[in-house]
Amino acid sequence: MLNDRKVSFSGIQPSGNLTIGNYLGALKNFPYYTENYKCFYCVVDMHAITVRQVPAELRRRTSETLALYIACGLDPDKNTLYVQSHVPAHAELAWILNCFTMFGELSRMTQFKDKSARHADNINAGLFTYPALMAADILLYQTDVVPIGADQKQHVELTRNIAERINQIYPDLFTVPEPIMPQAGAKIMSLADPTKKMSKSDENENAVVRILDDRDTIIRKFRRAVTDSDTCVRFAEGKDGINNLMTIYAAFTGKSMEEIEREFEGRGYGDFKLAVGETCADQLAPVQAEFKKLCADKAYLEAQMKKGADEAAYYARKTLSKVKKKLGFII
Ligand code: AQP
Repeated sequence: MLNDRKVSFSGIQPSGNLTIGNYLGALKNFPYYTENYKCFYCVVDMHAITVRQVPAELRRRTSETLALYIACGLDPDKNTLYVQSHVPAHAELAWILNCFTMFGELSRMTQFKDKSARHADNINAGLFTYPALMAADILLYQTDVVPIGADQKQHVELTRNIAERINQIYPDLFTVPEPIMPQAGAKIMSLADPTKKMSKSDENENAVVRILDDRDTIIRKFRRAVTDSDTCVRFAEGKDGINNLMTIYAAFTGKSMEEIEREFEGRGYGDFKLAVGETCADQLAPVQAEFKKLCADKAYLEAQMKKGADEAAYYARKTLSKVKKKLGFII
């Protein structure tokens, strides 16, 4: 809570061009909290460098991610939208939380295991301690809810454990946050390998649909999506590809699996894939148009980025000072 208002915090890494996984699992759900919560939505560039980035691309994607936040309906006058590295308190608190986070806990994180397998030549300490920085992101704002996709649930649970551990020593220092996941779309799978999560850093372009892909590309990618040799659109075990497409369709339309099965009864996969592609393209079109407008006005974006950083820094400093005082630092 901050000033008697509940707090929503979430972040997205500018580690690639955002996908419909990031959109359906996280971004699309952020505006829901705007009216009733104090909202902080951050572009977490410091997390992105746990994997090597090309500096010019990181810079471009950081601004573009902030623009996408606004294009997806986050009003910068009602939400604090900012870039993580602009608020040094994130790094400061992360160091402190590292000293309350156990080696064993970090070793169990699925994302660390996955990413170290994918980047075997660069298993750096940042990749390992990433969850302590994420805990700092969240705890700095006395966050109540963290809207996220399913893959980040384990990190929010670790954040809760860290907060509870510290609160046992220094009572009421942190609000203990709740992860919130959407009913449909919490885990969108790759179109090329539906047993694997869709990830923005996937090198196979056919595996991911990006928020900014044009209509033809979106429809083509869905048409190529891996399915199975059956022909019936139904949600069932062993039909990972179709289950994923049905989940995407459900998340965009709000329809239930039963409704989708009825809608496509007696029609083949071709019809269904086209409908998913068209629906996705239709829903992303207004976001893309807004994004284009925003990117044409660099001065506006820079001003919003600066305003967001100032607002976030104000609240972050308050928590950080409280933490430092409790720990015995001279402030
Ligand atoms: N496939 C997904 N389905 C649903 N939600 C997803 N999210 C990510 N992928 C999916 C959610 O998007 C938010 C931002 O994620 P992130 O940028 O912090 O990093 P990530 O979870 O590691 O996402 P990516 O796309 O897989 O990035 P890379 O390729 O860089 O690792 C989170 O709320 C996440 O749950």
